[in-house]
Amino acid sequence: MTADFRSDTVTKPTAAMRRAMAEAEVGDDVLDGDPTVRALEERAADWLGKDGALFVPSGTMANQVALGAWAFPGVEVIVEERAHVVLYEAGALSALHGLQTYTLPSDRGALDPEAVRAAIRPEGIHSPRTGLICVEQTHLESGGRVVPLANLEAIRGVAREHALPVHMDGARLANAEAASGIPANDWAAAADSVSVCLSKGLGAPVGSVIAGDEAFLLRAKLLRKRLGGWMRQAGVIAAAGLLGLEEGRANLEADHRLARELAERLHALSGLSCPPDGVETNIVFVKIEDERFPAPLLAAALEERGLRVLIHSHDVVRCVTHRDVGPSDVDELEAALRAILSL
Ligand code: TLP
Repeated sequence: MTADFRSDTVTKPTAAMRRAMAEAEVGDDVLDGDPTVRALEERAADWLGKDGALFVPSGTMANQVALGAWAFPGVEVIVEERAHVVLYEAGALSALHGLQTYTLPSDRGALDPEAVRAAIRPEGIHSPRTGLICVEQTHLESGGRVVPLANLEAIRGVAREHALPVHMDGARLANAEAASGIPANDWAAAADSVSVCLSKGLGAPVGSVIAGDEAFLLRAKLLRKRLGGWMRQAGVIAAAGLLGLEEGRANLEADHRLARELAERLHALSGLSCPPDGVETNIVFVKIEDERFPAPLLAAALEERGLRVLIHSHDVVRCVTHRDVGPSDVDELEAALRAILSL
């Protein structure tokens, strides 16, 4: 048995999801629209309080379709310096759309609205044109921190003053909803387009949705086609996504409690640091202060004991809680770390 703490992307479809997938009503989504995909898109749009939504294969494609739908080559995107679209999308922003980034530091994912305002380029023929502001909720690199609503609203206010759209990478927006008690549509109202992953904590095997207004969705559809993300009888996977939205959200609070417990127990071990106060959702970055164990060595020692963590940097590993790990896996993780660190 392996307990996999690397990511919430590792969750396997539940028995109910597999049943729903087997029984899904399907059609050609390109020719006539697949009824199950339509149902998922309508449900997602309703949850997010937007005109409509579009089903796409991945969170990366969701972000890239949205960014490309808002901007055009030569345009600048204001974005946090450690955002997923900057660090982990293989340079798609420039490679696919010819976009340039104006990256800003943040307070654990929260951009300073005044810094955003100052980053908007003056009109003229010398500067690039600012075309878009991109925010991320929850903020992955800050350990799944919930960026405060007031902050996102202030950024949207600045964007509005300059007639700029805001895209929210809400890959884990459902975690923000569960942690804060603030409904997803209130979070989504702070942006013009929102992408949400169904294949992370919500537990579906594949897929993301992008929500926005009708004009945006028309452009997004064209880009999805251009990127090859248009799928035919996709109802078989949308059925699992629909269950993820309907039922998967109920698991997230337990994931968050477990992440906090994991952080408390690992932070108490000498040689490791992961202050539990900073854990708001399901992601824990564990700093290794014991120099005998660089992250690759620690991860390998854990792997030998059937426990998987993600190597984040030379002295940080990442642990993510999700539906497929439980309290006994955290017990094992703590025990294994005690043994490895000889505590
Ligand atoms: N993140 C993955 C890795 O790429 C790091 C993970 O395991 O956390 N936005 C955010 C904030 C994400 O965390 C991710 C996935 C995505 C977008 C992209 O989703 P996928 O992997 O479906 O393309």
